[in-house]
Amino acid sequence: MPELRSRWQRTLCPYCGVGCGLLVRVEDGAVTRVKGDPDHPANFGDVCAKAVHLPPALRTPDRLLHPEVRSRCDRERRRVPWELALRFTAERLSEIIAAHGADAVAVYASGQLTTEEYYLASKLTRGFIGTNNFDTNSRLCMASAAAGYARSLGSDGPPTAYADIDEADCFFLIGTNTADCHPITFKRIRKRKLAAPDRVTVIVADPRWTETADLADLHLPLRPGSDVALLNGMLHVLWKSGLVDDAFISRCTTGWPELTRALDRCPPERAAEITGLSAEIIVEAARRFGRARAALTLWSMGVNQSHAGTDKNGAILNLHLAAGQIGRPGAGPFSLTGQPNAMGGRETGGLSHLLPGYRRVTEAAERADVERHWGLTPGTLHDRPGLSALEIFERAAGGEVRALWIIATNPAASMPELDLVEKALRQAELVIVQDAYHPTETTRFADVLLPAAQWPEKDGVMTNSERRLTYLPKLVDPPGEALPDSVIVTRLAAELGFKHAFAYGSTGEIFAEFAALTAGRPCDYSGVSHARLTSAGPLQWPVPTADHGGTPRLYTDARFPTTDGRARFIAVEPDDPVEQPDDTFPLILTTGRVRDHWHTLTRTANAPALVARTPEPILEVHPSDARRAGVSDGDFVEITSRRGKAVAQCRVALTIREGTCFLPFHWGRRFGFYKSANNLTLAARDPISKQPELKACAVRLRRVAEVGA
Ligand SMILES: Nc1nc2c(c(=O)[nH]1)N[C@H]1C(S)=C(S)[C@@H](COP(=O)(O)OP(=O)(O)OC[C@H]3O[C@@H](n4cnc5c(=O)[nH]c(N)nc54)[C@H](O)[C@@H]3O)O[C@H]1N2
Ligand SMILES: Nc1nc2c(c(=O)[nH]1)N[C@H]1C(S)=C(S)[C@@H](COP(=O)(O)OP(=O)(O)OC[C@H]3O[C@@H](n4cnc5c(=O)[nH]c(N)nc54)[C@H](O)[C@@H]3O)O[C@H]1N2
Ligand code: SF4
Ligand SMILES: [Mo]
Repeated sequence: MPELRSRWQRTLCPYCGVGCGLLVRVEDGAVTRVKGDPDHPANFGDVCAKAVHLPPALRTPDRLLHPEVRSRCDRERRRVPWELALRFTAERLSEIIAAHGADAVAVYASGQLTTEEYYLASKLTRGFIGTNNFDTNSRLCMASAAAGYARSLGSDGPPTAYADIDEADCFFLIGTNTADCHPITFKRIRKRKLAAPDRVTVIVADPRWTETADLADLHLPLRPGSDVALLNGMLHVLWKSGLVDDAFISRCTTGWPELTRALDRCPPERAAEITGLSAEIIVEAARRFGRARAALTLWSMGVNQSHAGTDKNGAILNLHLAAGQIGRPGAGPFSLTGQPNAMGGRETGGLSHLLPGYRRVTEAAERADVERHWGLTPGTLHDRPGLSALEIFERAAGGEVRALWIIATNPAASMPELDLVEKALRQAELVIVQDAYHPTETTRFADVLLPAAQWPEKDGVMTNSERRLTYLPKLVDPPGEALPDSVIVTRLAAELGFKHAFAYGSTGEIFAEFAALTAGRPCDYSGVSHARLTSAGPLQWPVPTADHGGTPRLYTDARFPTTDGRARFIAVEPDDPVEQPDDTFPLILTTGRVRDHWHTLTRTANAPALVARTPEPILEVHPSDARRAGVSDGDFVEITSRRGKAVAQCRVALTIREGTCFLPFHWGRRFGFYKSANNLTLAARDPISKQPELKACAVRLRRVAEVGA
């Protein structure tokens, strides 16, 4: 009789960037139950519904079990052994590189890979294939936060910790629906608020009244995209009421005089005009922030997903620097990362302008460090940033990028302007898709399908929002012939002729190679190893030595990693979203998430309890807008933008600002062509972070009726 294995084991949640520790019960080689790990410092045993309902989402009939290849795009894909799939892929890649150069190849990866996988894919692409065209879905997610931190503070990396939640007496939640999207972080904020309701203030800035806003003392339903005006208006009030920290400004920053000139143009009355809020509520929000002993600002996609996302981040950082609200317990800017390892991605160089260890491709000395570490001839690494996510697909649609390798992301559902993305996937000469599931919107276009092991069928490390590294052990075997992404990358590297540089005995060795490359960098975790994380538990970087206990908070000495050690104020100006409402498209559509689903639904659509609670996308519309469009609560409506259409049932409610409507983006075209919010969104992007404006496009609504109804 086979031994019945049944035990609880520790790991990390594979969903959001809160990074909760989980206890997982494995029975007969399958995950049967999931609960919170009481010993993990991110959640102390708490857990949300998505994690609880992981078991049915893992071993499903739509798991991709075998490699498949088609040699011509007019043929069906057929199942082939791994060896053949990898040889075919390597030969096609080599042909394309020989004929068109390495920049004809682009790799598009994901914040859901482990740090080891990210590092390997980046190393192979940049160091050995020879192109910086290595980007990830973090471009749609955290790119503006990363760019904002680097510009203002000198380096990426959120300076705060979850422990700060217990110390803060002002929470400013801007562009984040924390209650639905980072539920365990939200629970901690709520606990803090409820423990001292009069001393702790919560301000929420969101055009919608969300579960998050329900906790707020002040809800600021600002016009979509007007955040810089709100933040500048608030800082104007702090400045004029003597609530700024003059000593901190003069000792630790530069650029204050230039910033005050921008602030002069944005008194609260002007901010009120732009945001559609009252001047009084802006003043009140500013005073509450300014008088706080310790203020914590939390933000995510309502700020980052904008053509001015870097400036919005700059405006948040300005506020904290001016008020001296940084580097102290309970005080600081705290960007909430979306994906479980979006942070690890930034650390390993998961954006096309970066190299491992927060290095930049444009800096000769930083390239040289990496070349040495990888045993490359000096000058091998390219000094120009590669293509960013949207550019990869635009150039593929235009024929310049000929080979696309897509790992752990589903761009044919999650990118703006899906028609362009689909064109790119049809146009490319070679599309390699490495996913755990099939079909997805993207796997449909693959010439090569590579079956990936997923959580918890492989091991590795991930970094959560508070810079905390947790080791995820392998708990079950992958189904069919699926392999860990790190194994797929090393095997493909070997087929391409780079076996010597990718000869690892374990993921622990890969981690060690990367960790050594962080030594002396802001994200130094050269003191961390798999063995240490396994025996001592999760750690917050920097961890520069093996006996260093980790760092809860950055910049406690008020020294910043800039050339002069000072943080930089950035004089940012308000700027409207790229598309403004007009007679033809009178409403602004904003898109985002719901509590019960994860992204493009490859997993959560397999969890019956989650589907039962949220079976379909629902459009949220304000009663006045509904009346003007002739639609009533429960009607099906056609939503049209300059790029396409979607259809959804609508909920008419006062929970959304007049002039704005909201549609979740989880449902891609495989659930019905017209269910996808990304039929509507636009590819306008931030000039610095290259992050697309997924939170604002102009639309009109029309009621649709059944024939004969
Ligand atoms: N349940 C669930 N949780 C998730 C995820 C998921 O798919 N499902 N995904 C994870 C990932 S990768 C991410 S990035 C995070 C995202 O987490 P969030 O950023 O919290 O989620 P979103 O719903 O995208 O957007 C947040 C809020 O921004 C508001 N907003 C829209 N436009 C503006 C604006 O112009 N200004 C302001 N101030 N607010 C605006 C929206 O109304 C929305 O409530 O969630 C993570 N957690
Ligand atoms: N309109 C609109 N669009 C958006 C957003 C928005 O707010 N509005 N948000 C954007 C943001 S912030 C994000 S982060 C993106 C997310 O967008 P995506 O990254 O496209 O979403 P996921 O569904 O998480 O895709 C992950 C894919 O990896 C697969 N997978 C899971 N585990 C593994 C693994 O271990 N290995 C491999 N190889 N594959 C695996 C899954 O099956 C799935 O196909 O969406 C963006 N798109
Ligand atoms: S809050 Fe995020 S990390 Fe924590 S259990 Fe829920 S999905 Fe997982
Ligand atoms: Mo994200």
